[in-house]
Amino acid sequence: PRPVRLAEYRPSDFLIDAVHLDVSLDPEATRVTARLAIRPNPLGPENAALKLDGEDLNLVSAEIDGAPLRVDDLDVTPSSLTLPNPPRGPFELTLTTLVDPSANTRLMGLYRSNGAYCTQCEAEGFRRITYFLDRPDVLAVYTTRIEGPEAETPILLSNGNLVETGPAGDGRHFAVWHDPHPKPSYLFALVAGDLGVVEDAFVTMSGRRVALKVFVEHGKEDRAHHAMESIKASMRWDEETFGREYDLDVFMVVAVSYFNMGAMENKGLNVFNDKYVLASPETATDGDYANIEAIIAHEYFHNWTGNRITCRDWFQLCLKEGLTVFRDQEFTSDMRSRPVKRISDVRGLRSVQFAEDAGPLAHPVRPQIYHEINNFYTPTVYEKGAEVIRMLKTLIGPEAFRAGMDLYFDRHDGQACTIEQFIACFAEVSGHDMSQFLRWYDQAGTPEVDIRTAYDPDRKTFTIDATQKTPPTPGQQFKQAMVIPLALGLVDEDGSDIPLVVGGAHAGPVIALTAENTRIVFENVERRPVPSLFRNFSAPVKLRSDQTVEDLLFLARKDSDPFNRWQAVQTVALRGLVAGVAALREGREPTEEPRLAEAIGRAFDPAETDCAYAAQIAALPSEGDVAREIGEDVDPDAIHSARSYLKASLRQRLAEPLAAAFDRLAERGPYSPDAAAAGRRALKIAALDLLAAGGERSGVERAFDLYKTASNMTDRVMALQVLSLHATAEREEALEDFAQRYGTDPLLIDKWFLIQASAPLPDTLDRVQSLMASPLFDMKNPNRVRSLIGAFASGNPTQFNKADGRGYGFLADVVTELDATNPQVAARLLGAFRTWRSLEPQRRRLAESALQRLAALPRLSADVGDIVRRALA
Ligand code: HT7
Ligand code: ZN
Repeated sequence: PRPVRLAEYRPSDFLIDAVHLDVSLDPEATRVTARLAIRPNPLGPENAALKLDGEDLNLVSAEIDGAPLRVDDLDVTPSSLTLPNPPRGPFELTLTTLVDPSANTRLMGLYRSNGAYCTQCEAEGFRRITYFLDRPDVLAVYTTRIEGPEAETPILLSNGNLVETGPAGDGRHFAVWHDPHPKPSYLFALVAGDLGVVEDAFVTMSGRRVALKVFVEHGKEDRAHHAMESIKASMRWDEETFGREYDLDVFMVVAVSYFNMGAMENKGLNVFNDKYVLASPETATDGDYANIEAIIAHEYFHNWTGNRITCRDWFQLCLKEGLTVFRDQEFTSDMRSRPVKRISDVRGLRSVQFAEDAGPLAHPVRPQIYHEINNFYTPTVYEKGAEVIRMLKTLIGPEAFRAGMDLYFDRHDGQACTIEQFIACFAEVSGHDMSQFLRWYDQAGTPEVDIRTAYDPDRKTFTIDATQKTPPTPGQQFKQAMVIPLALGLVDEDGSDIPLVVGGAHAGPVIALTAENTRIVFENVERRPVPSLFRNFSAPVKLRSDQTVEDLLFLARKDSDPFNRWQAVQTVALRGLVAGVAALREGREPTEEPRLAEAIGRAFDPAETDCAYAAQIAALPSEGDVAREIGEDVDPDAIHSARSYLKASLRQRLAEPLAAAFDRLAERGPYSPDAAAAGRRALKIAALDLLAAGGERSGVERAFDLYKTASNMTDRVMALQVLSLHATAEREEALEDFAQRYGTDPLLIDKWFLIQASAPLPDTLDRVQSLMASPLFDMKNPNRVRSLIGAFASGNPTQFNKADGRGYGFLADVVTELDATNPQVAARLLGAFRTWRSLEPQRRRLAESALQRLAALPRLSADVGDIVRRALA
């Protein structure tokens, strides 16, 4: 198919002001009648044909202003319906189509999830419900009448406010919903089924009462309360932080078990993957509680950043996604610990977005071309998109940032916008020229910043020389300099920051690096300070610096910035691991850095009260972090060995404090998912993981004991996870027990799948293959696929990258099979190949041939075909 290019954007030739949908539900033949109020776009050409998008639709009839259209008045193809000569003024087009929700395995458009009917329209799913101008800049007011059998579908939901319900004869009933806010088709939603509901209410800042409803499968209502609390917290936060009030009489969340992504922000009717709604102490971990809170917030925040102001075209996806991720990150920081949230976001950014930026799938935050938009819901658009917003705030300051947001909401409410329109609001309120800043949206790749420093005791100056360089990425050979906010401190020997003076004037803690080379000379510096660079990770860059291990260990103890205290320990560990990999590959033993053990040991000191933060200090860089640092000729087995070696050495050096911390942090009292309690559990598990390093018996026994006696799901799952790393009898017994206890709960079986699929053991692939044959697995359910196959491919570096290439062949086989039913999920699994080019030669050859095998298949979806071609290019 032809690619779509940003440069070729044209406004729609026609506009649709109002949509009346009449949906008569039937498992195989749902009848959809759409009455569309259409008019030519005054900005468009005269005499244009009207071409509507459509996919997998069966057209029954078409009328214009009540008069039937004949077949030759229409041109119908598998992807469109065209009226070559539509009226030149406003008219009403009525189309009746049949769709088959039961046959819809793609889970886009109208489909069935465990018997219920639900829809997913972003990005281009509405065209699978009726013919339409399925593009985000066509905004219409929707009225939806749903009719279905009362016994099977007592609940009938759509966007907006409920205006009418009643019987429809033959055991059927109907509901009419009206959404007064014009919206693009991707925000349309419909849900019908026999669902349980938890209800509450929220009084908005202007005193309006909003009904809140969370719909779940019957019997799971007691697992919906955390989601409900999260909705109320999100509504309050958006009022207090951004002055944004909710705008309908009801806000609904529906949990479904078949869903391609995490959740969807449909206007007033958010549809969620049930994994991100359902939680109870018996079934959910601390991580689940935190994810639910964050994702509920994210979808709710879209009501303003995405729904009230939407995207002009899909190239502007980051306009809503990057901004909304930024908003949900801020929400979590306010609800929990700001430094811990920042650290975990940066870990995530580096592990997936930096990896994406360094490989063949790299693309700008705002891509300029796409073949399949589904493949651009990426860490670059979302997470790097959020970093760009954060840099904007850092550069102009919090007051100007809030003023810019206010202006954006005022000026663009009800519109479909571009990044330029968004950034113009901040340029206007701050007086900053944002033209160079816009490069963050258009230039792919992670900038590398190299910082060299020099202290001159005679002149009492401290000089920083910063060089920036962004490596080439596909389609972008040469890069221009970016605006990089460098937040820094010069730390004196007692840990205080010395005043920053440049050119005789006080300099702020944030300096914008705008050129390829920047020299900054700090004056009045009495002693050589230790520079603390990119505090709070002030820019999404890779830092190379002349900081010594001594500098880093000093910062780990003394820096006032908690992010950089953590970063310092990580950098020391990372340098050690890279050296360890080199040593092992040369047949030598890795050398140890005793001061690293000391720094990590402080996390387990009884005096350390912030356990969540301490757990971050104790968590070593991941195998992926080490691979990225090495960059090329990567040998995943050597990385795993070096990391295991370091863990075993930490266990030996810290045996006593680890055991003491594990005992001290034992669960007392009833479970609470709050951040402090979750932090204690995280630190306890970090201690346990080190105690069991290398399969040490006493550690394994402790883990087994914790597994058996756990009073909450976090302890049980984390103990199982620690056990799963070591081939022992306890591991098998615990896995067997978990299946016995929780075999009827799909979300818990997902945890069981994930733990087994992630184990770095030689028989893991065989086990994954045999689990796929078990009745607990269902290739049609994306959660099962992600937790078993996705976890293996993206979360198990040694076994996916087996030296014999079996892991690659296995993934290619699964993708081939899944592509026939759910191409979107199949394409996402292929993300595991995003780093294949950095592997050592033998694995690289094997990965390439698995990709080539896919490329040679006679029938490949647009989704998978696009990823395969780009991965191989
Ligand atoms: N905006 C939502 C994206 C989404 C999606 C995209 C493609 C196919 C299925 C999908 N389900 C949800 C989710 C979000 O970012 O808020
Ligand atoms: Zn989103």
